[in-house]
Amino acid sequence: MIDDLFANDDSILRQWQEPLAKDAVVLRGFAYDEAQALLQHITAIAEAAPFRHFVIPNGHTMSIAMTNCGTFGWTSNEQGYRYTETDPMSGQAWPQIPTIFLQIAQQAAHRAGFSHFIPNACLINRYHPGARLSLHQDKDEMDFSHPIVSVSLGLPATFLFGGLQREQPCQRVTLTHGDIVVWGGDSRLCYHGVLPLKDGIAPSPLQDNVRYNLTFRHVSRH
Ligand code: MD6
Ligand code: FE
Repeated sequence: MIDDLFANDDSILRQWQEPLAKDAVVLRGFAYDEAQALLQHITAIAEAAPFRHFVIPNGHTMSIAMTNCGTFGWTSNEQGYRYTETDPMSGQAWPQIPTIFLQIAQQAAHRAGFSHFIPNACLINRYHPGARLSLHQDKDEMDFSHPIVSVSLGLPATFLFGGLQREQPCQRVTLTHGDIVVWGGDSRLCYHGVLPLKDGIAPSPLQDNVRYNLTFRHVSRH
C-alpha cells in the first residue's frame, strides 16, 4: 500500500537536508513547489526595479545582474557597498517583499533551527552562462544574529562554501532549482562564492539559460 501512503504528498520524497557546517544547511527541494510563483514575482519586481550590473570598488563591473526588494536593498558603486532604502536608478523605495517570499524564507529558517528570522532585505541575483561570484563574506548587514536564507532557481550552479578565513578550503555544493541554503550562527561570516555558470536549459517555465538566486537578510538601520 505504498501508493496510498505517498499518494497525496510526494514533496516529502523530494525534500531532504544536507548539513554544510555548524549552523549551515542545504534544504534540498524546499522551494520547488513554489518556484513558479517565485519566478512570477521576480518578473514583477524587475519591472519596477530592473536588473543592473553594479560596479564594485576596484572598478570592475559584476558579471551577475542584481535587483532587490524589501526595506533595504544592496547596492554598489566605485565608492563601496551599502544598503539603501531607495533604488538609486529611480529614487523610489525598493518593491515590497512578496508575502510568499517571506513565508518560504521564514519556514526555511525555522527548519534550519532559526525560529525568529525577520527578513527586511532580499537581494535578487541573475546569472547567465559564464557569470560568477567571487569569494566573499556577507558582512554589510551589521547585525549577524540573523541567518541568511538563499533560494536557487533555474540552472544549477556550483556553490563554494569555505571558512572564516579566505585561505581555508571550500566545499563544492551543486545547488539546483528549488534548493535553499540557510546559514547563520557560527557560519554567518563564512567565505562563499559561485563558479562560472555552465550553459544549459533551465527547468520549465524558464527554459532559458538563466539562474536566479534570492538571498534574504536582516539588515540593521545604518
Ligand atoms: C548565489 N549567494 O548563490 C550567491 N550569500 O548566487 C550568496 O552570495 C550567498 O547563497 C550568503 C548566503 C547564502 C548565499
Ligand atoms: Fe553572499
